[in-house]
Amino acid sequence: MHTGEFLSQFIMEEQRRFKDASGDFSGLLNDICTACKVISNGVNKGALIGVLGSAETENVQGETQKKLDILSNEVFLQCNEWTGHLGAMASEEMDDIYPIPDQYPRGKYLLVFDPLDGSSNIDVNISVGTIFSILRCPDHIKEPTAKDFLLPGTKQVCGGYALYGPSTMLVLTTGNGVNGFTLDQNIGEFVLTHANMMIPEDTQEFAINASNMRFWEAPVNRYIDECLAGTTGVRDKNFNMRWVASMVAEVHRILVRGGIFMYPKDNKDPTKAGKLRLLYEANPMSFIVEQAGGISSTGRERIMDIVPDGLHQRVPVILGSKNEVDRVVSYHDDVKG
Ligand code: P6P
Repeated sequence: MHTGEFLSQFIMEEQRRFKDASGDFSGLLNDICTACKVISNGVNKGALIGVLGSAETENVQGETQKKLDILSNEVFLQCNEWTGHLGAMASEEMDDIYPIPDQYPRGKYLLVFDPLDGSSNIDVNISVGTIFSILRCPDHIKEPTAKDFLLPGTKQVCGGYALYGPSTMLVLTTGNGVNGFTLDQNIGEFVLTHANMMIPEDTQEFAINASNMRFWEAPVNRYIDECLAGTTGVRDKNFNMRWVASMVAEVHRILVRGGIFMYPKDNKDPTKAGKLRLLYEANPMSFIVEQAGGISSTGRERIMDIVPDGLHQRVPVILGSKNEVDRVVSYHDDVKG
């Protein structure tokens, strides 16, 4: 019985594109894939194995952690710390970087991740995900520090996510397009089901947390007002709205059928430049979106050009269908001082 191409075959064929590849990168991708399978199993079992609910602790973001936030973080560390592919790891759930323990060999990559994004949904059984980004450790650095992670998104060698939804999927790019794999639970393998994913340039679907409306800047209010006006306004077409409060689910929907996702700069908390984190949410998702023909901007600049100033830096995010994001960016340009 023939199945589609397994992720392991896809990774090996990607490796063959680089004649002097050592296999380190392929090994790292396979280890990430294993971690996502383990997290998928925990998410799918949920209440059956007592992993739902709050851990009664807070992360560096000041967010209450779910038990599965902590468990998923530990799974990523356990699946990757011993392999010899990494110099260090960083996570939404850890204040500082995680150096590879001395008993293990170190490698040439840095892995940064949000182990369970959208976890506020986990107790109400709505889709959540894992987001990861792979950077190359600067040459000759044997003891990476946090500053070695502060590379712009253009320096990523891989951006990917796992979506724990009705199906568990893994979607990734290494700069050669975007491919999606569905986990066949019976054989425990990810199978290529969505080759060369491309985002439609136009859309009639926007995703934004409208409860923040009174805090938005003028260009965002202008854009959303025009969407809401539909055929009675300048857009002359009606729009639909979605908000899952799980970035992975929103981005995946946009990859499959188009759309625009916005978590823009707002003045709800003037101390925060945005809600979403640059290194392990905005950058990997921007890499994927751009590779799929979309655009990812803060409204004022390309997200992947930003040189990070901290592991947990937040940025505004406006990403998705090219023509819609271009329009929102143009509205920001219109009000430039
Ligand atoms: P809000 C989840 O916490 C997250 O980081 C993204 O996955 C999601 O898009 C956003 O925050 C949801 O934010 O304010 O709607 O809860």
